[in-house]
Amino acid sequence: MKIGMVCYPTYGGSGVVATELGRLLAKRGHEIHFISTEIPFRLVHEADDNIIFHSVERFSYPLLGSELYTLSLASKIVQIANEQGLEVVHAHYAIPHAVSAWLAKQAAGGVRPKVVTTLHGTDITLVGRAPSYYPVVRFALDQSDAVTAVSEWLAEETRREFYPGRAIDVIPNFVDSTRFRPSLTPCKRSRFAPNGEKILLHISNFRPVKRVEDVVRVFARVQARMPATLLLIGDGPDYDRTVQLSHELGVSQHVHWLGKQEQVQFYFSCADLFLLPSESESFGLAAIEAMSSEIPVIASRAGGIPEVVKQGETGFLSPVGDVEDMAANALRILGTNGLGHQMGEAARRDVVARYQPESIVPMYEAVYERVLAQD
Ligand code: GMT
Repeated sequence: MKIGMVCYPTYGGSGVVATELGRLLAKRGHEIHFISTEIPFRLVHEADDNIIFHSVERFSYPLLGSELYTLSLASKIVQIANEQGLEVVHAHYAIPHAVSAWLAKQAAGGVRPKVVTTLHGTDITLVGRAPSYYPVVRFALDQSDAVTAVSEWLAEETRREFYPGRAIDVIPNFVDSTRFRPSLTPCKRSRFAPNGEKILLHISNFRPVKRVEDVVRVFARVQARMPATLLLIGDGPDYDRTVQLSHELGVSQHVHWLGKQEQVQFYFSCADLFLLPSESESFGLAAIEAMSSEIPVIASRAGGIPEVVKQGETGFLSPVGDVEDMAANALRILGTNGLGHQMGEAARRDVVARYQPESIVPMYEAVYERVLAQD
C-alpha cells in the first residue's frame, strides 16, 4: 500500500510511534510517505527506499498573523496524494493532522485517499477539548474512515468527550525489545553511580502534564534513605522549575540533567527504576521502553497506565500526586533484595508478550485494508 504518514517530527511519543510504524511498514513492503515540517528525528539515519520524506513548506504573511500550518499541511497532502497516488493518509495526533487530512481528501483529484486518525492522548484529553478546537476536532473524527486509540482508556475518553458509540480500534504502542534490553553497552553506570548508588530515571517533554516536580520529590525521599542518583532526560516548559526544586530539596548534586537524547536505550539499560507520575497519560510509551529494559516502573494510576503497568508485578501505581506512596514503593523495590530484578524480568516478559511490533503493526495493516475495502 501507498501510505501518507502525518505526524509531528519532535521528541513526543506520537511522533516516535508514527516514525517507528512507518519504518516497519516500509520493511514489510509498503511505500511510506512521511509528511511533516521536518524529518522525524528517528528517521534521520534511516536509509530505506520505501520511505520518502516530504517537507511541509512554511509560509507566513503579516496579514495572516502566524503561519497557517493546517492549510499548508493539507496542501502538501493533496500534492503528494495526487503525485504518488496515496491510498491511505494516516494522521497521528488529531490536531491539526486529522483536520488537514480531511481537507486534503476533499481537495484531492483522482481516487481520494482514505483517512485513518490515531489518537495519542493530549489531542483528546487536553488540546482537543479547548473550545477553540472542539467542534472541528469532533467533525474530523467523524469524517475519518477509521479512528484508532493507543489504549482502552483513551478510546473510552474519546467516546465520552467526543463521540458516544463511535467505533474506535484500540491498538497499543509497541517497542523494539531488541533495541531496548538490559545491560546494553555503553551503559554509563560507573559515571552516574560511582559508589554503587541506585539509579532512578525519568524521560519526558517536561510539560506540566508530566508532573516532573513529583519525580524530584519522590527522588528526594528515596535519596534521604539510600545512596541514589536521578537521571532526567528531556526538556520543556517545566525544566527550570524542576531545577529550582532540586536545589530547594537539597538533592541537585545527585541529579544528572541530560537534556534531549535520541539513544535513550543506553540510559534505560543503566537504571534501576523508572518514574512516571503523570497527571494524565494515555499510554506511557516510555514505560514500555523501561519495562523492555527490565526496569520496574513507579507511576501514577492515571489514564492508560494501569493497562500497561501491572500493580505489584511490573511496577507500582499510586494516586496522582501521592509522592509519599510513590517513594515508599520505590524504596520497597530498591531496598528489597532481588525484588527489582524479579519485577524487571516480569516487566520485560510482559512487554515481549504484549507490545511487540510483530503483533502490533499487522493491526494497523488490518485497519488500512478494512477502510480500503469500504466504499
Ligand atoms: O506528552 C507526551 O507524552 C507526548 C504525547 C504526544 O502526543 O506525542 O504522548 C502521547 O502519545 C504517546 C504515544 O502514543 C503516549 O505514549 C503518551 O501517553 C501520550 N501522552 C499523554 O497522554 C500525556
